[in-house]
Amino acid sequence: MRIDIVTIFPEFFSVLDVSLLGTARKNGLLDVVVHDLRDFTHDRHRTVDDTPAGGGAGMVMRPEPWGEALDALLTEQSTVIFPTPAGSLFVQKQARELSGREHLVFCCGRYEGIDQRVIEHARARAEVIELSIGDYVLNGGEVAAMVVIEAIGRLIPGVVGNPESLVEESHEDGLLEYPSYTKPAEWRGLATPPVLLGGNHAAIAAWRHDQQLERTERVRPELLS
Ligand code: JFT
Repeated sequence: MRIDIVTIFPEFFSVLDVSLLGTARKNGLLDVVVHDLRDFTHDRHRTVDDTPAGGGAGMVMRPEPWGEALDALLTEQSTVIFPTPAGSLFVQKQARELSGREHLVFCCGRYEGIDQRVIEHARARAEVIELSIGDYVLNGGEVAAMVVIEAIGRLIPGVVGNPESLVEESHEDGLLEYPSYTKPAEWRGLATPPVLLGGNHAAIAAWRHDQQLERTERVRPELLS
């Protein structure tokens, strides 16, 4: 998979060099290129923003640099992703769907957002997804893009070492995960649940499922209804 990211803060994305996704990039499974939006400006001050049409607070990102960036990056195979607080909620099902795409272009805006004509224009030339990672307020699209890239990246075949951990963590049963324990069997007076030490795999599976149900009911009851 190829991922292009357009942003005025390219240094944000240095975290993609480490850990799982860094390894995937080194192994050639994932090709990530970060672009500075200001490289697509032509004025002395490399301006990317201006006052909102119709008035109001803050600044809006001008369309011209975005148009040039998309001209340079879009192909027949591209899916363009705009993180935005006004987007549909990004969930695991969409992560799975996007992990099969050939080319993703993330457009990370700042200020009050990007001139809406950029999204319209992109939609005329590629598939466009406006998404939000949740109902809280961020200062721009970069952190949201990073969340989406990590969720997608780990689903690319070969990126996560053990495919079984993908199945177990997939949330496909719609339940929260069961609690995990490791050694020692007793730590600071706290015991590992004995069922996990007994070697009865059917009993372990039943206990874990029960924990999942109890946890989901307590923490996220809306997932059960
Ligand atoms: C916030 C964002 C997401 C997501 C993109 C762009 C500008 C700042 C802003 C904040 C509130 C209202 C603009 C962004 C997000 C989320 C994504 C931008 N801002 N208007 N905030 N919260 N969950 N995804 Cl471009």
